[in-house]
Amino acid sequence: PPVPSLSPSADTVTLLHDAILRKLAYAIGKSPATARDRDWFAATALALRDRVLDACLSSAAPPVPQKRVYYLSLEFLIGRLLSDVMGNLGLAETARAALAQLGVDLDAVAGAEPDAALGNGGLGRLAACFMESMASLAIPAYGYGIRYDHGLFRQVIEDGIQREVPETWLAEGNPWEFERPDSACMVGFGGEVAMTVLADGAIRRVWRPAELVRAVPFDTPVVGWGARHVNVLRLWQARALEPIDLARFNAGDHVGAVAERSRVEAISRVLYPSDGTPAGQELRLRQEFFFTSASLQDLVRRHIAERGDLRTLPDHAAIQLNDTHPAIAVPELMRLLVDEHGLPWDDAWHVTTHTLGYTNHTLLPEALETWPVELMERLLPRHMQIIYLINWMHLEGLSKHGKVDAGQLAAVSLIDEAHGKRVRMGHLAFLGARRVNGVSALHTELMRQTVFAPLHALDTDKIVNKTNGITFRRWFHNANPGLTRLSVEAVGARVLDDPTALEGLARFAEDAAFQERYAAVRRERKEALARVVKDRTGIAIDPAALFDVQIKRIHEYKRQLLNILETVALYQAILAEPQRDWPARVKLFAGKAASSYHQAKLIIRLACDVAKRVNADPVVAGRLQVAFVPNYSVSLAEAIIPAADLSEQISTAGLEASGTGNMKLALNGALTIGTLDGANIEIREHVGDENIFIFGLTAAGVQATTAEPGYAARAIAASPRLKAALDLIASGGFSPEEPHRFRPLVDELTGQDRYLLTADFDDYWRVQREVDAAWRRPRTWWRAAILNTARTAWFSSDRTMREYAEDIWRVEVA
Ligand code: DL6
Repeated sequence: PPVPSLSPSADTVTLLHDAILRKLAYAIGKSPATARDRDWFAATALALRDRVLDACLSSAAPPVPQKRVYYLSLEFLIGRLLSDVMGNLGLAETARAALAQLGVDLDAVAGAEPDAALGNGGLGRLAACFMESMASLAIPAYGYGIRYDHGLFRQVIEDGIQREVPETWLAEGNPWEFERPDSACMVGFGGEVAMTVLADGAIRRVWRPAELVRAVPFDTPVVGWGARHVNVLRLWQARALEPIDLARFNAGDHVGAVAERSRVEAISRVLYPSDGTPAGQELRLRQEFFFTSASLQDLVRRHIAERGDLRTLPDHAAIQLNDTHPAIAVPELMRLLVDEHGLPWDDAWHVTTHTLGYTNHTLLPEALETWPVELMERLLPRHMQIIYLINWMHLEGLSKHGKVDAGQLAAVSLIDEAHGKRVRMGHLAFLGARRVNGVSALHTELMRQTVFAPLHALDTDKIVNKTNGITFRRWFHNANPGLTRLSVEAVGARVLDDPTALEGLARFAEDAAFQERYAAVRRERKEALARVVKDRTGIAIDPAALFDVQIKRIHEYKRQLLNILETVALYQAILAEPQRDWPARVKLFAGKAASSYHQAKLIIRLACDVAKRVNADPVVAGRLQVAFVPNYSVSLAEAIIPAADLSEQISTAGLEASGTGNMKLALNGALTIGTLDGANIEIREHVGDENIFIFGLTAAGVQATTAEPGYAARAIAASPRLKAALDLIASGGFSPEEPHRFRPLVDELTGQDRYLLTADFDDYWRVQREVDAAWRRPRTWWRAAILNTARTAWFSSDRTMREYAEDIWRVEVA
């Protein structure tokens, strides 16, 4: 396969140069004299898209693959695509040279691409990494999701307060996609279920929806590494059947004339910023059913066209449900097979349970989806009947075999009766899937022991682990070209194709000259990040300091507050002993809080208020700086990760299913400070105990401590340092204009402390001082950093996708 050529030939540069100019003129309608960076971006993207299509349309009738993967996800957090496409086509340097001939800077052009933020966080970014890896491994696949007009909100910070502003990634069109109106399909809602008696006396149920919505697909080609293979990301847009009520319009009701359209099209208007907080809204259920139904109809249609018989679907299709958002696929596939295509129930159930797979991404009780039966009956009456039937068969089967008592039946039932009759979507996905997977070893084990324990007991082979991964093309080659070049020089170009070759870097871990070059790459990224931070916050951070970063969604279980408490304690310690040799540290925070999540927003405010006081205090100048960088996004992550020295992964043990930022940061050589949670445990196994800073309670310790009431009061009483930090916050030390501003945060910590910050604080402080000591010994620090890069190859999403392909999808990897 081609590797990115460092010195492209003059011919290839001229070809691309001419193609870009043609696109600029004939697709964008601009001349080089009037083109803005955004226009050059669109022209370059269109020229490259042609190359992608050349790679997949090269034969008139491409062979039908033996089996395809269909990855159903309500979120795809793609970010920008230009670097991915250039890199995977091997055209990065060609594009740079072609644009340079036109007097245009590739970096400015790349920066003009809006982020496609069609996801909240880890779950959505994982889906994007998986799409890239499947294309790179030539696994035939479609990603299915929603083409939101507005992705995740833009975060504006005003006086420390998060304000959500609509994000408008489509404002100037999207050059990567193709609208495919010819593949549109209809999705129904509401109405009733009619019964018809067939000639042979059998009863057939037919759903007569009250409302139909047109689902129009937009396809983005996803090109894999070396342009070996191209897959499709198919995102559905909701359209009303009637664009306008002309009678009302003509009667002068111009707004009312489009009200119905606006109501229907709201389905694909905005990404729900839920991420672990219950959305509980009808619109959310409509979104879930909309894209699931459209996707299933699409793939069933394709299967019939290619193979004829729906009974062979499991041989040719593997449908992966990314979390429970598409779990309605279980009754919808049954409805399509039984009601629309006349399969007997048992055959349809066999097809369904041999085609679907389900990935769980959280065990947090508030994030486990359940839907009120009443809402389901109103919106999806036929599906509710099917769910009842599946449940009846499941429970009958168990009682008949005398396997379970009434309590156990209630625990495995699809209907939760304890909270006002709700459908348990996790249970539904579990029953409908052949394999159910967790996303790290610990999380999978906890699935077996907790939420899914009663179901696991009935089928102990069903739950398997598939530890998450990240695509190295995006998170190493493109985000950190300096380190990638250094790795290629050290161990050869093979690292570009095979991340396990990075292990060769271990030989250089103690080589002083190599350490210096490695550190120089980091320094260069830190200077670049310092410019971004200055630009966004006005704070001039010191690139020579240790960059300590916590970048992720703001959530109590992720414990940004623990990091802030340690920052406050460190501030107090420096004030108390200003003459001590404190190593310079910059604490960087970035992340969005769900708009209705008040505690999370207050945590952002505290970070900003602490930053304000600390950065202005001359006593700590040169030792401690704090910044909250607004509007965290994939692009911002690409700027922060290569510049990070320390990666904060400090969730309460047992609550972070995996994490993937932890993998990106370790790969780029940041040392992790973390708890034994999620994939941190596996990162430690790979990088070695001496190259990671672990602290805090284990998941078992968390369970035991939670069982002892009053632990927070005891922990605070035992830790004068923690008490002093809490007191300073509680007394308005960071908010003199409003002394009680942070009362709700302090009350939570001194009261219930659900996430055990007080229990872990002292150990966290201790390990942070170990970090200080390690930073003072650069040879040791850089050795550990290099070993992190060398030993994290296993976290490539290519590895993860190979495991899914073999064990869950049973599909060939070329
Ligand atoms: O599996 C991807 C990602 C994990 O790395 C994170 O640990 C986990 O929190 C996240 N889960 C979710 C689900 N939230 N809800 N609902 O985003 O998945």
